[in-house]
Amino acid sequence: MKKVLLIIAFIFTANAANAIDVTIESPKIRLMPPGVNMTAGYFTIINNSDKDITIVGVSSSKYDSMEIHDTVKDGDVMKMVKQDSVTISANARFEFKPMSYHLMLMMPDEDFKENQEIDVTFITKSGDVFSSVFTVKKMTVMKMKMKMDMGDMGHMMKSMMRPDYVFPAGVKGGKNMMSKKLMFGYKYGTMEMDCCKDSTSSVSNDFIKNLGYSMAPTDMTMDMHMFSAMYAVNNKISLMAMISYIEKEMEMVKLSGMNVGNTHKTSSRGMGDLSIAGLYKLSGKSNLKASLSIPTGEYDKKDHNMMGMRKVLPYPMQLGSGTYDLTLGYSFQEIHDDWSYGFQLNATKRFDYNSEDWRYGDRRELSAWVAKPVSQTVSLSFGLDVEHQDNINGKSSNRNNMTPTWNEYFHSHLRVSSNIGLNFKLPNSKSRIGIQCGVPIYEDVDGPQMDPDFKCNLGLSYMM
Ligand SMILES: [Cu+2]
Repeated sequence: MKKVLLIIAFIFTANAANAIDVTIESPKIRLMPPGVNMTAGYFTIINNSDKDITIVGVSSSKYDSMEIHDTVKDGDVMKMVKQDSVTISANARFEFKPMSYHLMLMMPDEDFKENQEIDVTFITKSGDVFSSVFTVKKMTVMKMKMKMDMGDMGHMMKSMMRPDYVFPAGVKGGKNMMSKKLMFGYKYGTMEMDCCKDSTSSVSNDFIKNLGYSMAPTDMTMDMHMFSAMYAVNNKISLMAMISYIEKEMEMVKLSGMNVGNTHKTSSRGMGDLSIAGLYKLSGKSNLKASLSIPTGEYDKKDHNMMGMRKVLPYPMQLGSGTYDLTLGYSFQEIHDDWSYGFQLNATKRFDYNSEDWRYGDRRELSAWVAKPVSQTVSLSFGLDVEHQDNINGKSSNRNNMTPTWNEYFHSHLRVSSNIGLNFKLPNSKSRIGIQCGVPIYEDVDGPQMDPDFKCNLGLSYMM
């Protein structure tokens, strides 16, 4: 034990002996107007040691990304070029200054004010670390007659301005935002369904009648208006709340008994479940989402049946689940120079039965897409959705045996849809618009079960 302690002590003293001997003079960061996500840092470094020092990395708790840049002349264009390292010779001075070597600071936590102090940490090739406190200063505008090429440094900033930076409208999504930002969103989703499928093929009303049902659904439409607000607590964590208003309509046809062939329409409308969610940013490309669905929507909605009596509507016509449900999600997006792609995984788990003694089945979803900007304001996307939905658990005390929509075992499905979408981002505007529509291309269902003809989503967002 004593030996181990001695070794540890030796390592620490050895490190201390190697401590970097540098002096940093007038470290400052250029003050930028609010909302500008990029600035430069300047300073003079003096190497007081007899050895060269090579800086290989630089970071700050206040910026998401920092790089070392040099400015080089290429024809009549000045270019900023990212440097993997910079070497300060033994006993030498080295200046980081405008139009030369500088620190590039991107994605600040907040809009900094003049004289605010910012920690900056340097790491050397030999693994040593040293820090300095930079001060935000108003500096004269650089006199530049020559055009500036931002090189790959501007890549991240440029991608944020792109129309395909946000997910397609049908992706449940949510991306982390810059700290303290507030965003309001509205999404309209519509889906048209008809009857019916069993396994992978369509089935007729006779098939349903032969199973002993006296009624079959013919058409169903579902419209959802979703209102959301998202607030970024910091660069890593954003909180979100979403509430929806839902309208559903179903048409039924009488298959046997009296009034065969008569049709009848039922509808339900009202608030859906409230969802609150937290987003955690794993990297610039990916995040995790956890959301809790709170049962604010009614799950015992009634309407008149064919005999004119008000009865509880079958499972697909209800507005809420009646249960507290947990959804975990993972999103990934990679933005290349002239295209981007991404995917999102979601899994919803329901833990309890509602007071009517049933619950919707668990659900797993995958959305994947590729997108390409066709101009500065418009991007086009193609996507695939995979949904895997389980059957209903338990039985409602209001169920009957007249229609397959009341059968708990006719709800599970595996459905693959293909989508096409457009995103719009007006230059210098804080709002975005997206539209995405899809049709099923493969279905394997427990049925007879209604199946969608198409679905469309329209999304609007406004960043404060
Ligand atoms: Cu730069």
